[in-house]
Amino acid sequence: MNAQTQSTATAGFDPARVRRDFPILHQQVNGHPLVYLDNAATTQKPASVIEAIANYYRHDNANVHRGVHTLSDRATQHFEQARLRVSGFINSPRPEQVIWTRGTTEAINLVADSWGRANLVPGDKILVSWLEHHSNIVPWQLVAAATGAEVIPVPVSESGDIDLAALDMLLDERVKMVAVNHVSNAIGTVNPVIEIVRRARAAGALVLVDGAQAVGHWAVDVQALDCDFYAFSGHKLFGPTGIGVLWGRESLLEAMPPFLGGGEMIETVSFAGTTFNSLPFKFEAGTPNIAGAIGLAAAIDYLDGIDRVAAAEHEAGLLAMTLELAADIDGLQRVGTPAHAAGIFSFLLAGSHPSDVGMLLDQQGIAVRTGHHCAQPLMERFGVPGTVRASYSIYNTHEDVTRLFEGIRKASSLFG
Ligand code: 7TS
Repeated sequence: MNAQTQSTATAGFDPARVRRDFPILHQQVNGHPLVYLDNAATTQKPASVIEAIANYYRHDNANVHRGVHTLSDRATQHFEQARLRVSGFINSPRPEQVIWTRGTTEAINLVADSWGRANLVPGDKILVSWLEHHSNIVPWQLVAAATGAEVIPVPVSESGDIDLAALDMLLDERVKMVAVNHVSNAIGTVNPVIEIVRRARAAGALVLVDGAQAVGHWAVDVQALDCDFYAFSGHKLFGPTGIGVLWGRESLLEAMPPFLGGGEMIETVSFAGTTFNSLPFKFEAGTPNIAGAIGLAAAIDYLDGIDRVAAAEHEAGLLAMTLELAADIDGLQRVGTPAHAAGIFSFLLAGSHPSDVGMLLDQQGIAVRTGHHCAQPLMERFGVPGTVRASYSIYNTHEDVTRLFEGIRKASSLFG
């Protein structure tokens, strides 16, 4: 191992300090200290996020935007401050462009259903890449079936990178939407979103970016990306589950019909005809996840105290160490070798099924995910049924990687 991968703390960032902020990490699992390497599925929560949620329920809980009483006022203020916080975090021009959803999945369904049904006609095309999570494929298939549009996959290369030349070939005047992830959850590819947006826009198509795997790793700027929609989940950003965000270009959101109907999203309701609320409330039917929004804002506050550039370098160091150690294991096959990868390592061990490797690692206190990672087309592309996936976050250490490889060596000697 070289000196660079040995170094523990990148200047301005100390993973050991960060670890102390996450209570769940300090426990034994199956008789071993927990090594949590399933961050692409969900990240752990710092104490400040857990406390913000508990404090809200202890002191401020009430419904928002409707009460005349003090608690409702307070809850509304915290809830709307959280929207402002998210708006600043992704550099949205206006907070009204930040729509609360349950997560990435709901955000993409909102666009596919609302924008799609209003804009797609038979013969239109929606391009999605082979790298996508099912949540950026199936909603488009549903709206395609309803409108007569067609979903067309954009090929990826052997390395697991989107084939930009193939994208260019597919982009014609019938393409109305290009939907791609920022980072692949299955193999870690970081997609050249700015470049994809430039090409799609030149062809007259909109771009939706599934940012579920990006927000936890670096600062995202929706204006710099120049995309039309950006979706992400709070729980992959050290916040709670059940809260997420759809960011959209204002003119598009203004023109889109509501997604769900109910309270909050209306201006007036009558049997003669109902009028709808303004942005963002038009898309927020029903009582929202108030505690979730507050918890997500607390997660963003937490990240503000961290040098995120140094944290990303630290994660890159963990991946570099992983690749070095992987090269020494006979029968280990990395799945996907993208040109630019986030801290996600997908692999197979010769002679063993991914779930057996995952169970053996779990017995040693090491949490990884196995299976198709909700990216079955990508698994099909690589001709594998699934993989073992280790995914890193800011609180993982070189010791975690060492433990992972002790586990892999054990699995390899048992199954190989
Ligand atoms: N898009 C990507 C790229 C994802 O990684 C995920 C979740 C989603 C969308 C859906 O997010 P949700 O919060 O709405 O569920 N990915 C994973 C994963 O890799 N393992 O578990 C969930």
